[in-house]
Amino acid sequence: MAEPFYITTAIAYPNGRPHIGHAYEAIAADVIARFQRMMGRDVRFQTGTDEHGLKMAQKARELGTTPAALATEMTQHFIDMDRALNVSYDVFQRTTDPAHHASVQALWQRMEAKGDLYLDRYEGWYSVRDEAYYDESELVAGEGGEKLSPQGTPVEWTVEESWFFRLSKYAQPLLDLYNGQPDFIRPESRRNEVMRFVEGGLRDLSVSRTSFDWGVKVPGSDDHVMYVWVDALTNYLTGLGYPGETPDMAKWWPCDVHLIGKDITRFHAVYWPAFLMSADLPVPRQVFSHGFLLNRGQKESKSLGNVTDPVALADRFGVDVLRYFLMREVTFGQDGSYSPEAIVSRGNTELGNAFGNLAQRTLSFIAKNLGGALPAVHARSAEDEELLAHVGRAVGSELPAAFQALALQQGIDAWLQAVFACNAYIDAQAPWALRKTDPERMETVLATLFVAIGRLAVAILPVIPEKAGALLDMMGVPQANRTYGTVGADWYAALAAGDARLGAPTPLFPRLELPADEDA
Ligand code: ME8
Repeated sequence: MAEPFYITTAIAYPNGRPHIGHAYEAIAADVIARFQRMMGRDVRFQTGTDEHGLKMAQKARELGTTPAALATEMTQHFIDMDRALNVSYDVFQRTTDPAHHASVQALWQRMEAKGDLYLDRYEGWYSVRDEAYYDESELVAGEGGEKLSPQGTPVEWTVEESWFFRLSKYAQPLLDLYNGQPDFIRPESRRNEVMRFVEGGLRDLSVSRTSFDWGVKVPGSDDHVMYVWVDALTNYLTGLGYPGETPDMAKWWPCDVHLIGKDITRFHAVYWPAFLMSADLPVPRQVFSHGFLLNRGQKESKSLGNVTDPVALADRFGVDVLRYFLMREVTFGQDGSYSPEAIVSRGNTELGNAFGNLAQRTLSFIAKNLGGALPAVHARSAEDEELLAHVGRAVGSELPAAFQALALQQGIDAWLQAVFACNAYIDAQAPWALRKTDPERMETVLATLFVAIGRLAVAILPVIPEKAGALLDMMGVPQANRTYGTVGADWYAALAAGDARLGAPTPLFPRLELPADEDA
């Protein structure tokens, strides 16, 4: 039976439309999920929306609507974005789902039974924008001297009766976890930050609110709703049948990767494992915090007027160009920047010229000169073997090893180097010049290229599923060979022996242009 692989994204606040950061995270998770499926794993890829909390309640009030109506309207935009970007999630979890309420309440009761919850009074700073409590010592001064959270968001003094979670009790178990499971938090820089934070000692965490009611009710304490992060984090368990000891719990938990942005590392790497330990549940295998995506180096905000609709970007440049750009441009785990010029430039040079033209030249040459019959392999030269070995390394080991380690950019780079090698090979072998002088050699060169392109197309499927899939369809590569384990060279002989005929190929990546006023 295939080994399970469970990956999640953060669940977004549906208090507005999705932005580029949401698209970035969804695409990265999708690339990893598709990759693992192609490695033969049984994948559960979960995403969703985080619909409760003060932030949602306040936004709804501001818009003169209800939080439920706002959440439903905006959640649809997230679903639409995922569809437009080819995000192949298996489960879309909304926190307003009654099954989710049941799972959060069950987790709460386990923590309570452990003696980890107690009623007290909270007095301290709260940031609605971050849905986070901060210590006085963590606050920074704004331009007018006002107090701000470390993320630069406004904070308000809050005094309320509240349930508390004994987080302080878990400082040592958490440090033991980070030391015993060194890959629990990645990348390394985030791990170090979290370790410093926990080493400084942990205070108990306020985990309920009484000043509003848009949330999951605390069992037995009806005037309290749970702190939105207790509710939100538990989405990862919802759907697995928790608290039952179900086959789904056994199969999927602990989760393999929680993919999140760097700003919410503390919630996932400190609070979440502490809640799970309290409830006697295994902790996730890994929390991976990706960086922030900036628009020409700047954070997108309504006041700067630079907020981009990711679906509009995909419409303009092509979904696969956008997906490729985002994964290729930024070292995964670090911050990165995007601009229309950068998308156009990479789209044209790497996808259009290097990969698209390689396929186009090779396939149209076969279609024209061999009447669409696949070329026969006569005798392979050292150059042919060398090219196939390079492609074999990239597709068979370098890209999969890098993707396995979530070094997405590095994996794509290995792929691109192999594409460049094919371009150098086609120029050096010049099959067009061999047509009259040595037709057998021409066939061998074309057959070598065909195999190389087929393998490269399979390898890059997780990143550009539509375009690579269309190319493989044009080439007639059977579905059964479109995985990392089945993309060796054997398929070619069978394909060439069959009577499939290659038609005139359609260019994969039309050249992208920028309007004159956007030229860099
Ligand atoms: O934090 N670049 O929701 P959210 C990259 N509901 N990633 C970004 C980004 C950017 N510019 N801006 C935001 C929440 N993100 C909670 C999560 S999970 C149990 C609850 C990332 O809508 C952000 O880091 O504010 C987070 O991983 C995701 O987008 C959703 O952010």
